[in-house]
Amino acid sequence: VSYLKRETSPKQTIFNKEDWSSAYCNVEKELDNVQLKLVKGSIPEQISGTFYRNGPGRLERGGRWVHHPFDGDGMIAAFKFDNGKINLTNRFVRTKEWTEEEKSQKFLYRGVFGTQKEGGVLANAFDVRLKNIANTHVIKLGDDLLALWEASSPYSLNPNTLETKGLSNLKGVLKKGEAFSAHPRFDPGHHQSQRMVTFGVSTGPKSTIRLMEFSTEGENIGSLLSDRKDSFNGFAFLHDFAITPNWAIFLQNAISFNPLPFLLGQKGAAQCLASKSDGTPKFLLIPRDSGKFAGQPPKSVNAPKGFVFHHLNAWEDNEKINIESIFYDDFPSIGPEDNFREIDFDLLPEGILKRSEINPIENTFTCSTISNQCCEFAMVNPHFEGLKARFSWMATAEEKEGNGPLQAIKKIDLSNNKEISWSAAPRGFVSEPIFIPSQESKSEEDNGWVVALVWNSIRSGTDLIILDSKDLTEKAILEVPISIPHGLHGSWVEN
Ligand code: 3ON
Ligand code: FE
Repeated sequence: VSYLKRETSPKQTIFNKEDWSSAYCNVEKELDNVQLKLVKGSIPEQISGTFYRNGPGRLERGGRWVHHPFDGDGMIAAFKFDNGKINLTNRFVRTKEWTEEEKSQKFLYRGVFGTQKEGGVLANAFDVRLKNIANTHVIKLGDDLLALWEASSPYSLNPNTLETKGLSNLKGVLKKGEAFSAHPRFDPGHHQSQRMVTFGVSTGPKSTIRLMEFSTEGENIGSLLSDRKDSFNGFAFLHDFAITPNWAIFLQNAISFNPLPFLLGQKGAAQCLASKSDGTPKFLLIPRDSGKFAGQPPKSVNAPKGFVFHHLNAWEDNEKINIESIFYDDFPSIGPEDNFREIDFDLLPEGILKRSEINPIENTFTCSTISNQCCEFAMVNPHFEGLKARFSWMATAEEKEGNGPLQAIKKIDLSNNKEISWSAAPRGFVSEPIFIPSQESKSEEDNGWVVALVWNSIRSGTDLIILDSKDLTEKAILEVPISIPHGLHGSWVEN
């Protein structure tokens, strides 16, 4: 018997749109160390650490909805695993804008994905401030928990209490308001020490990528180890990237940005992005300062057509570079007239996992599909980041083909493309799965657990599930004492 089975309407075997959209609610409470209720199984006692998770927590104010869930203010949930128990602390990030809007009970700022402030087009025209909602990812660097949003600087929070300390310039590294990606990558020790590799992009007719490496261990934890800037022609929308020991790999989508409707108050900035059907996407390969091509100029190689937000992983095979990415046929946008809670999945492109093999010497690539099943939020065992990992875990739609909401968690053996899945369908909806490495996971790659939040539409609430990462069997299902909308990214921090 499947978890979250539909009892009443046997015809609805996959999902029902109201069940899916019922997750779009406001997070009503902020809790301190409240224990989760176990409803099935038991929590493995070896798991010790915190699962941090970010995502939109405020989707409606004074009866008005955000235009797109990515415009919802960041709310951090921290699930602390300790000796077979899990306690939740959750907080909205006290951004300047959230604090003001909380007081006035209305939207005072425009959102990048199309949320307008009150007063119609005239009130929105020429207001080009970007509202930093700190909602995309959450990672720990030294004593700081960083809530990330890619078009501006991170907010720093206390990792224990989740109290917002304020905007961070990372010990003076970032200029005021400087863009800092929401997708850092963690180098597990390709060159002895562990590092966080990340970037910031400033865009325009010419774009610049700032590639940074921060120490994540020892005395100088959190300090900048290397820093380089590379400029290239054209507008760039770079949400994510991948690393190998020697390279930072970006996929520059063929996309254009026409800011006029944004300036005139008709669209949000991200609604002004459009795929260029005649453009050529490019891989940008930037040598890492810690690698053997340090100081050399970047390389640009043609890339497959399509639009990519997220990569799974990358690795080197002699001089060739392999990168696995989730491709969409087109930039999936929600137009000014669309209601995000009523979108027709059949009309939107689905994410397909593909592997590109790049030959930077001959300036060529080949590309193959790993699976045709709609997926998002894929990861490998963090010890294998940037190396040839054999296993990956990701969220997928329930059906094998076509677009649909994320309802299952899948493990792929990348050596033979064999897959196994755990499903919450028809009434459950999964979010990003996070791999928790066990003590044995350095030598046995798939040894550990997978955690994820599941929207349980039967009780209109959120569940936390723990699976065995090897065979995806259920270890535990717990009820989370708050309802959390479909979210974005999270991370695991070991004790
Ligand atoms: O010049 C500017 C460059 C830039 C970085 C233009 C701009 C203002 C649009 C911009 C800002 C970009 C931002 C703020 C992007 C934020 C992205 C975000 C919050 C999330 C992206 C998520 C992507 C995916 C694929 C999520 C999928 C989720 C599901 C399938 C489940 O719900
Ligand atoms: Fe992302």
